[in-house]
Amino acid sequence: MSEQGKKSSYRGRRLLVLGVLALAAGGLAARAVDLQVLDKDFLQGQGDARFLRVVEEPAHRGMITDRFGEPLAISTPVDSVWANPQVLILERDSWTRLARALGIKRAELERLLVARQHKEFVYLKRRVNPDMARRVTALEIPGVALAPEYRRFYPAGEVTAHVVGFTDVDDAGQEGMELALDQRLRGVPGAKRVIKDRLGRIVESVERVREPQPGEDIALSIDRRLQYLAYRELKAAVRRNRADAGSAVILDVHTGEVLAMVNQPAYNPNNRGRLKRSHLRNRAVTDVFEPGSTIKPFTVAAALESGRFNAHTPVDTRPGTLRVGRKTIRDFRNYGLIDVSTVIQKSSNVGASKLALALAPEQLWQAYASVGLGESTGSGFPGESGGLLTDFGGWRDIQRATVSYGYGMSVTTLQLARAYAALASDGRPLPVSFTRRSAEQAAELASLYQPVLSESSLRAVRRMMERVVAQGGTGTRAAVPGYRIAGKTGTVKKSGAGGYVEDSYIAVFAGIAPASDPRLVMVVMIDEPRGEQYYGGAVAAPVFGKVMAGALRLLDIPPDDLQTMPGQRLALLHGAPAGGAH
Ligand code: 59J
Repeated sequence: MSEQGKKSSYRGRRLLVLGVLALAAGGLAARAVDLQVLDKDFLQGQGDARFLRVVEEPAHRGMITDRFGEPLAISTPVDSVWANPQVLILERDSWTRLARALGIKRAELERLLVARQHKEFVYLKRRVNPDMARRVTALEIPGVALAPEYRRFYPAGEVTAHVVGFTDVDDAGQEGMELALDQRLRGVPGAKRVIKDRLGRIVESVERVREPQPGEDIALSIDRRLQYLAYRELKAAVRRNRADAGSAVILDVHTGEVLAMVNQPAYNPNNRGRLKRSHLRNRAVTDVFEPGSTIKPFTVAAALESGRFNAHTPVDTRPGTLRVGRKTIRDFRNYGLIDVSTVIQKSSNVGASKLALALAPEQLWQAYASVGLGESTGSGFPGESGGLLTDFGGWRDIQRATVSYGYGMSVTTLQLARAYAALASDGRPLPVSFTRRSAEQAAELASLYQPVLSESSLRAVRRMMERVVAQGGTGTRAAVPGYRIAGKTGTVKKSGAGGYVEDSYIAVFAGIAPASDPRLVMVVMIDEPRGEQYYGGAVAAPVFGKVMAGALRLLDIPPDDLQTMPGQRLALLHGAPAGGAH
């Protein structure tokens, strides 16, 4: 090819390239005009409609069950309705329809939106039922969407309310074990990247940023069957005696586990509309009272431990009063010359005082403190009170005397139950547990305690306490056919600002079953019975009797008193099933 020919072909190629480029540029420009001007609305809509967001995925809160896995608190998935106020505020036309679907007033909806109009999120209604969720979605209102959440449900309702407690609207524990175990129950929320549409609805889940970690399921120590029995009988007794309030606690003697704990008045945790604060209180752990005569077994145990008394040592309670300094201690009536065992059976204040005055203040104090009086039970229950046991340094004669029959000290129902559990075993007050505890764990804890009261003293006191429930005792109505019961009644005048109040009492019964080989302890406390009867023996002991009868049967605890099993004696002796044909 010539030099000339080369040149012209080069020019031609350049023109060609330029032409192609110009065409391409023109095409791009045209496309740009097309996109920027002609299709603008369409594309902008698309861009706004789909956006990537990271949303929190709630974690499933662990289940609370009773000791056998029966559910007491469960979380079920539900929807909450929320809105993007910036979007919904512009959809004024749809507010009436939306408010109606949500079952709220339009004015209230408006208030919610206006208050948060510059925000991108507001809950319109939490935890709606599936029906409402469907109706709201069907309205297809821009800026309104559903968010998955969990709702807490309490299958046993009022029966376990005070023990289980409840969570708030954000699923955080507020009371009871829901609060105490919150960290373990709550889990860790997850996160996921999602695409949401113009209405705020999730159209596509892109990826899990973080898997939600469900909370732990936790078994309480409670036995739902015993819990129900205690609930039913306490409620009936509080009503029957027109009392202000009441508490009952059942402990496992060997492990320190709470098998049942109930209070009146109670509440339904599934429907906490307008509740009085006082109904929420788990009185058995938060409220203290003077234990009165229910403390006498520990006074007697201290006396036995001194080596100077036994069950048959005479105690002169004549004439039914005892002067200590300027005060007079009184018995219900003059019991005369009795023995130590009868001091318990008849509940003599004078007798208990005489024993206490024969001991050094420290000896007496040691006996009470060694069973956990004056200290927290170690249950970890929120708001627990440790009661009051003052230092023996300040115990002059009158303090020593009054403390011996349960005044000038205070206890919670749970604390008294723990002290009785120590009395029922080897004198070691295991810390109380609301969650399951194995025999091995219990043994390990027991090894941390040095008992003050010997097993022989405790056994002797339990023997005396059997006479309380036998004929001639103050607590016969606590008896359970077929079983030996050791217990103690108490009728306590309530103290007010100006001293002890007439006609204002607390009725108590604390007992142990079966007495031959203790397994259960139960304390029943009834606050201000206003019926004809107000004695511990008349008001609290029957609750013990009924509940314990059921509990012993439910737990398959063998009867230890065939004498009082009418009609079953022969059947048992012959190994036939109880209640079988004769
Ligand atoms: C009692 C008290 C108040 C405080 C007395 C109860 C004292 C006392 C000052 C009179 C009712 C009553 C420190 S009685 O629990 O002794 O349970 O079946 O409240 O004594 O000195 O009208 N219990 N109760 N005492 N105070 N201070 C008996 C006894 C007890 C019974 C009956 C009848 C009191 C046998 C109580 C019961 O064992």
